[in-house]
Amino acid sequence: MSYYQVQSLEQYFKHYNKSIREPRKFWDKIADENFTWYQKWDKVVEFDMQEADIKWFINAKVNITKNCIDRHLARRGEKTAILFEPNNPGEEARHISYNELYAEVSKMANVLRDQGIKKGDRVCIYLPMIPELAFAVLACARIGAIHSVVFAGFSASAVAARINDSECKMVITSDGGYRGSKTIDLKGIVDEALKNCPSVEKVLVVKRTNANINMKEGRDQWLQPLLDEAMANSVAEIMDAEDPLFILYTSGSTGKPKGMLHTTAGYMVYSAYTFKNIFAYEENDIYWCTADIGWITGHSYILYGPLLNGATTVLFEGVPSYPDFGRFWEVIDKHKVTQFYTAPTAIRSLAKQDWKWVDGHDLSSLKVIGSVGEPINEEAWHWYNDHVGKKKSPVVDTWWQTETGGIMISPIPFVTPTKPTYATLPLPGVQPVLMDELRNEIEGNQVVGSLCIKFPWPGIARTIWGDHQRFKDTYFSTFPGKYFTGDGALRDEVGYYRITGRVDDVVIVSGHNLGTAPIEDAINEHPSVAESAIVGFPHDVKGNALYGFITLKEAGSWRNQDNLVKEINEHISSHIGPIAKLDKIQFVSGLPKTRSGKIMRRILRKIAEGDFSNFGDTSTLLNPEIVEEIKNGKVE
Ligand code: 7RM
Repeated sequence: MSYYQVQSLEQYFKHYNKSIREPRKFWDKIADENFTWYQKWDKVVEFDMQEADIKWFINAKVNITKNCIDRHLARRGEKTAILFEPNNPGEEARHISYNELYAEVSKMANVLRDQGIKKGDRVCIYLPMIPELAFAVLACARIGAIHSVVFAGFSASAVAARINDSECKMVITSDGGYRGSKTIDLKGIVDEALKNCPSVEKVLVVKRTNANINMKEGRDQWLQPLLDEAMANSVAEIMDAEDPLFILYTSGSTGKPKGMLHTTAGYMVYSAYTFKNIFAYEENDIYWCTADIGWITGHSYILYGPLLNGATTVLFEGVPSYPDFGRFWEVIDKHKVTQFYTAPTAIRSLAKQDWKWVDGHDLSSLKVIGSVGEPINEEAWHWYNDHVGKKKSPVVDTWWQTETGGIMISPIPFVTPTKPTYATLPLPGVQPVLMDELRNEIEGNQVVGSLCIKFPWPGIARTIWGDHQRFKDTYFSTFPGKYFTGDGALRDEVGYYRITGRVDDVVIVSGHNLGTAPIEDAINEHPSVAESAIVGFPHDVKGNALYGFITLKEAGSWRNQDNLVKEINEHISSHIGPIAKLDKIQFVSGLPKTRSGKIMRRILRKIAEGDFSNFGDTSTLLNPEIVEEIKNGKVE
C-alpha cells in the first residue's frame, strides 16, 4: 500500500502542495491504489458548497467490509484482527483472527437478513465494548443497513430520541454490560426507551452479564441461538459510493442531537488513509484506541481505519481506573501495544495519580501516542510526552470532528516536529483556512481566526439525517463557500495550527474579545487547581464579565478560599492581563462533561446567567448530578 505515506518534512510539503493544486488527482490515486472496488468511479468529486451538496467517487461500487475483511484473508487470515481485553483483568483476552472475523460478521449478517433487515434500513446498536459490537457494526455494513451506534452509557430518553429520529427497525443490545466495578442494565434501558419507539420491530440480545432480564414475546430474541443456525459465509451487498454507511449522533449546541450521516466510499478512503499516516502504522503493530465505539473516534480508529489496513486493533471493555489506575499501562505492557490513542481528559485524570502506576509497567513497545477530543493543555501534554512517550514516542495531537469523519490536522510521526498544545499541520488533502469577522480569509502566519476548510475531503459528513437545512445552516452559511468547523485556531510563525476551542467560547468584556481557553490555561497552572471552565455573564458596566467554575486537586484543602480567589486573579492578571480577571469564582466538585471529556459550557453559561429554565439537550452528560450541585452553589 502506498497512500502517499510521507517520510520526511520535505516530502510532506511536496505532497501537500500537490494535493492542493490537484486534489482530484491526489484522491483518485489514493482510492485507486489501496482498495477493492466492484466498479471504479466516473468522476472523483462533485460539490456545491452553497447547497452543502458533496459527492465523492461518483458511480463507484464498493462494500467497505470486503475491504476491512475479505481482501485480507489470503495473506492475513490467521492474523489477529480484534484483540479483546475484557473489563475484568482476570477474564482472558480474546484474539479474533481475520478468518474468525469473517465468519462472525457473516453469521451476524445472515441473521440480520433473516430477520428482515434490508439495505437502507436503520439498525440501532446499543452494546458495551465487546466483540459483538464490532460484529454488529460490520454486519450492518455488509448488508447495506445503516448502523446507528448509541453509546451504552446514555439514558432511555436519549436512546429513544435517537431511535425515533432515524426510525430504526431493530435494536441490538445485551443483557448488560460491565464498566469497572459496576454493571449496567442495558436491556432494562432499552425496554424503557422502546415504550416510545413505534418503528422498532425487533430486538436482538447478546448475553454478556447473565443478568435476569425481561424478554418481550414477539419482539425480543437471544442472538446466540440465531447465530448458531447461521452460515459462516456471506455475500456482501454492492453499495454505491454515496449510499449511507452510518448515522452517528452528536450533541448540538441547542435543541436535539444531530444525526451526522456518513456515506460509503469517501469515508472508507479517508479513514484508511488517515489511520495509516497518523499512526505510522506498520504490519505487525498492535494498535490501541481507548475511545468508545459510540463515538466517532471509535468508528474511525478502532474499527474502520485499522481493519481497512489489516491491522490488529485492541478492543477494551473497561475503564482507566479499574481495578486500579495502572490499568492502561498494564494493558500496554501485556499486549506490547505500539500505538496508543486516548483523550486529554483521561490523560489529566491519570496524571493526577501516583507515579508508581505508570512506572511499574514496561511501556517500551510504544512508538506513537495520540490525543483527541479537546485541546490538550501544556501540563498534560508534557506529562504524556515525558511519562508515557518517554520523550521518544511522538505525541500526535489530532484535531477533527464527528463531521469530518477522520483526522484533519495532526503531526505525522517522525516527520512533523511536535510542539506542545499544537495540532500542527493539515494532512495532505486537507485545506484549512482562518477567517476574520468580516468573513475574509486571513493570509500569512501569526494570526488567529475561525477555522474553516475550503475544499471538500472524502470523509466529510454529507448531511444531518432528515434535516439538510440544519446541515447547511450550521456548517456552510457562516462563511459562504466554506465548511465552518465552529472552532477557533491560531497559526504560528511556521504555519502550525493550535486549536483554541469553540468560537462561541469567546466573551466580550468591556469591548475586549477574550477567548476563555487561555484564561483557563492560566488558572490551571495554579498548583491547587485541577480544572476550570470560564463563561461570560451579563454585566451592567462591562457588557459581560467572567465567571469561573473551578475544581481543586484536593477538594476542601483550602481553608481560606478568599486567599485562593485572590491568588488566582493575581495569576490571571500577570499572565493575561487585569481585563481577564474573574468577577465570580465558584469552587465545584466537578464540571458537567460529555463522555469524551468536553465540558458542556452551555449549561454553565445558563447557570452563570441565573437562567435555570432550559439546559437544552443534556442526554449526553456523563455526570448529570453535578448540575444540581452547581446550581445550588451559584455565586451571586
Ligand atoms: C474527534 C472528536 C469535535 C470537537 C472539535 C474541537 C474538539 C477534538 C481536538 C479538539 C483541540 C484537538 N469529535 N477537538 N480534537 N480540540 N484539539 N486535538 O472529538 O465531534 O466529538 O468533537 O472537539 O472543538 O470541534 S467530536
